Amino acid sequence: MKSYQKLTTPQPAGCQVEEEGAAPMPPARGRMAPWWVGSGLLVAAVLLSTITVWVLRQVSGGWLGPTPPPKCLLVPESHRFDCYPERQVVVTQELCESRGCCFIQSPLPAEGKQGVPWCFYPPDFPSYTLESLNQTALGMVGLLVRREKAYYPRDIEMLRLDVEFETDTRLHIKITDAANPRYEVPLDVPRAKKRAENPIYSLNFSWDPFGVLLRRTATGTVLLNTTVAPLIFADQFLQISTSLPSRFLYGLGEHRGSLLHSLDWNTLTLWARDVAPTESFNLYGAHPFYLLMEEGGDAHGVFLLNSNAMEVALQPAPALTWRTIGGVLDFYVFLGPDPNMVIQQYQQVIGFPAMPPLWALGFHLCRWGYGSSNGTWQTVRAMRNYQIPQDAQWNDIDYMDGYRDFTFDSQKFASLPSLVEDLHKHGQRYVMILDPGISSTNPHGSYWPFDEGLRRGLFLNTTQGQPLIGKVWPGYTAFADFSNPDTHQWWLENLQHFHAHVPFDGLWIDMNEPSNFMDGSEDGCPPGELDSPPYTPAVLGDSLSSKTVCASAKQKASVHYNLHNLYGLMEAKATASALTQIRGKRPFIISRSTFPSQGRYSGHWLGDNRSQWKDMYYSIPGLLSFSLFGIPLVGADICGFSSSTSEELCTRWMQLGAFYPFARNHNTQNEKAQDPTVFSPAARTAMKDVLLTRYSLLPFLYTLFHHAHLQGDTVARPLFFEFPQDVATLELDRQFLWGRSLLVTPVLEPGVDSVTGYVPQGTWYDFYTGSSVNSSGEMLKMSAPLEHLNLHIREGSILPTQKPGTTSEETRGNPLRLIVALSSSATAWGDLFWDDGESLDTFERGSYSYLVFNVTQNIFTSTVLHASTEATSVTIGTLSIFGVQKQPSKVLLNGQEKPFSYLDNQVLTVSDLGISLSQGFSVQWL
Ligand SMILES: *[C@@H]1O[C@H](CO)[C@@H](O)[C@H](O)[C@H]1NC(C)=O
Ligand SMILES: *[C@@H]1O[C@H](CO)[C@@H](O)[C@H](O)[C@H]1NC(C)=O
Ligand SMILES: *[C@@H]1O[C@H](CO)[C@@H](O)[C@H](O)[C@H]1NC(C)=O
Ligand SMILES: *[C@@H]1O[C@H](CO)[C@@H](O)[C@H](O)[C@H]1NC(C)=O
Ligand SMILES: *[C@@H]1O[C@H](CO)[C@@H](O)[C@H](O)[C@H]1NC(C)=O
Ligand SMILES: *[C@@H]1O[C@H](CO)[C@@H](O)[C@H](O)[C@H]1NC(C)=O
Ligand SMILES: CC(=O)N[C@H]1CO[C@H](CO)[C@@H](O)[C@@H]1O
Repeated sequence: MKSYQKLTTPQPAGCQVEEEGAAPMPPARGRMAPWWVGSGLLVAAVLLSTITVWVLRQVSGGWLGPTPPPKCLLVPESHRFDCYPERQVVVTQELCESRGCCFIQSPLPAEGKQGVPWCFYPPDFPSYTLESLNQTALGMVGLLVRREKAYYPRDIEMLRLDVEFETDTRLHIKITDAANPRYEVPLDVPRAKKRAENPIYSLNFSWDPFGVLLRRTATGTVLLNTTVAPLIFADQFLQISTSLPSRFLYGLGEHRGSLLHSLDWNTLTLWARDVAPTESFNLYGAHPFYLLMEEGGDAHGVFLLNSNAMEVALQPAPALTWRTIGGVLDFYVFLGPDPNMVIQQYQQVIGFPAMPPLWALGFHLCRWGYGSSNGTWQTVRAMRNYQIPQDAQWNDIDYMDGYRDFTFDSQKFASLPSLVEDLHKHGQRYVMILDPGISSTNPHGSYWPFDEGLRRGLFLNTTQGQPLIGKVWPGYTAFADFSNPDTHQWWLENLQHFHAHVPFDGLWIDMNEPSNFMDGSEDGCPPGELDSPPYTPAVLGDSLSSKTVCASAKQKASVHYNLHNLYGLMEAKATASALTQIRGKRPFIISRSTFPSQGRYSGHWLGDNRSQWKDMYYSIPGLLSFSLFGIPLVGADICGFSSSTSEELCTRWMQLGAFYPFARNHNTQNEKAQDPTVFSPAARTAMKDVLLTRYSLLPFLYTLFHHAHLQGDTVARPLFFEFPQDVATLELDRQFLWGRSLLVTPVLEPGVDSVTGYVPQGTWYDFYTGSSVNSSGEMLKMSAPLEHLNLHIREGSILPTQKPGTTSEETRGNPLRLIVALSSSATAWGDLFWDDGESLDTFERGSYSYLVFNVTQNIFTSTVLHASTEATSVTIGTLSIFGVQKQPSKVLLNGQEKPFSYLDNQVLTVSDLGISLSQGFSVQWL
């Protein structure tokens, strides 16, 4: 079994994983492992006795051994809240009762699953009492008192409760130490100025024991009831539970799995971690936010603003337990009432995503192991030769000299500056990878980034005040402390120096969990309560320092223990600021590690996947979850990163990937090339065609990003966001929408020529032909030969498209074609945001055009609501109207008769309009 910790040979950037075929991680310490699995004979004995107990229970239907107190027997299994979540110990009756909890053994769950906890809280377990509650300008302030200690060290006796009715749909509840300040996440969150006047929720408290009861006023649905289990607030163990109004719970990243979480005793851990995406592991980012669908289609969201290592335990009651090991309990609740609004309201708190440059939405190509700039260039030329769209060429760590940041290999990558120049000449861009580990073993004076970082004191320190040294790609490294503003200046200077040689356009920030090939540091970690806290959440490796730096490491803003989950966010912030200063244009950044508010600075890719069909499927719930997290610029490595892809898999994946908001084909080293040029003419053509389809939709996609930036709308959207009352949509994660109107139904299996997908009720039009499909809300079988991706347009929408070129720059000069999909009442609506594609703050400065299109009573109208000069150089060439029921006798453009075509499938087309985007116009058919 290959160990995760030790690495002898270089591994792909951002990916130290078991080799293919290697045995998987030992499950014993994995999160999904039964919590009683330890090691040695003791475990075997306990397992045996467990089985015996279970068998006896089945036979006798009764309890073996001393009868537990009646108050314990009263608690139904689904409502047992775990009093002994420690996985390192086998919980015994003695240990359990020493905490004052109930002990009842339950049947063993299936292998790899968790089961009903054996040790759980009795209904009268001591908790806090609400002693006083006073009105404040924005809400209330209360005092919570605990009279009996719980069982973790430094239990805090008096807590302060702050409630703010921030808006009619947003409630803020914070619980913290009443006497001493504690660490709080350094995130700028908006403060309400006055108390909400007509909240759509009502809040009540249970006084003894203390509990929060939150209801949606309109339906009476109980959204939160925290009296279901005791509140615990010790210095390094904070726990609060709540009942949930349904089992339809989403979010809580970063994890791999279906979009909808299972509540069948499922614990999700949040602690940034470099590991190949695997079900049940804590992955690269931390997003303590969930969205829940209530009965009847209402939705609400809950955000716990806390950056410490935590876990969220889900159980079938249905109920949820937050368990974090630091900070404060700082909750925001968003009442929607529909899921789109919940996500908007969440982003009003964490910040709206940045508007990406247009080229970020083009096709990106990368691999680890081009081996040289000439090799990279060759691929770019091959892509051009076949006229396959490509906006950006990337390099992984092989461009560097000794894997050191801000260097390039002067032999193999000698022509890198010329390659970048050539890309720019062709309207293309260059993006390269950067890691936060700075090589620390160079002769003094030979590596400015380290020497200068050391001189300025910009690295993470050990508890002894020396730079903490770990190991990453270049060997021994120090880690940049992005919580220090001075580090941002140094990062900028490094990037400026490099940019003077290689004028890159965007940056890929990897390994920023931060990843470390050693556990902690070259010297391990010191003893103490930061590296060995009283309770360690179910993190992979069972230690906070597993594959990262010591939790005790010192950073400017706090200890790493508190800041770990923020590392990628802080690096992205520094990088966005540097890119903006260097290029004076909108920055493009893709980050592996993320935290709430990351969307303001970067996008995300879903990590180092394998070239397997299953991974392709998982990319959909992955990207939809990031839509929920306010990071719309997201995608997975198209065709898969590690292991070998096949032509069929890669073709299907290019089709799906052409609809990732961020579309990049990326491959590991020592695997066959997987860019579109290397496949058979048939596969290559299918890939090229689907990329041309993506490029034709750039005006639509760009407009969706504008709405994300403006108000937090999602780009790639789960179906239930648009059809929240259709319960059949709640579990769908093999299809998705772009915005509200473009349904993508990819093939996710080998060897098929059709795909079955859900089509929500209404009329949908085939994107390519305009033929209509009427659905009553059902699964429909669609033809899907290898060269075809199913795309359907929802009735009532208007999509702006454009004649595609091979770059976004070329595309943006081409004439537009507006596709109108008429509703059953023959109306439609759509819009278009247009600007120069890359300047900073175009919306904020008013340098943009915004057009609204609509159709009523056989009249199409384009209304220019805001105009700027860019729009004058682009024309609208064609109007295609789907669903025109009978052949018109004539068509009038601004009142003048105009030739048209009408097809049997009810598609009316008016071509050669030649109207400038800056002019309003109308088309009428009679
Ligand atoms: C509420 O007001 C009372 C009376 O002024 C005061 O004694 C108490 O400390 C206040 N409670 C809180 C939590 O501020
Ligand atoms: C709960 O609180 C609301 C105000 O938020 C109040 O109108 C209602 O009477 C309270 N209900 C109970 C049972 O106390
Ligand atoms: C809240 O939970 C407590 C404890 O389970 C329960 O007794 C109470 O009825 C619940 N309240 C509501 C309004 O659901
Ligand atoms: C890269 O290509 C250039 C131009 O064809 C050539 O001069 C150079 O030797 C090549 N470099 C390498 C490392 O192959
Ligand atoms: C780390 O140590 C250096 C001296 O080696 C010092 O200048 C710097 O301020 C320290 N940083 C932190 C966050 O403690
Ligand atoms: C459509 O546009 C016309 C003309 O601008 C306007 O009067 C009408 O209200 C619009 N309808 C909708 C549904 O936006
Ligand atoms: C690199 C790698 O193999 N990553 C993961 C991709 O997904 C599968 C399951 O879908 C995991 O088992 C792999 O570890």
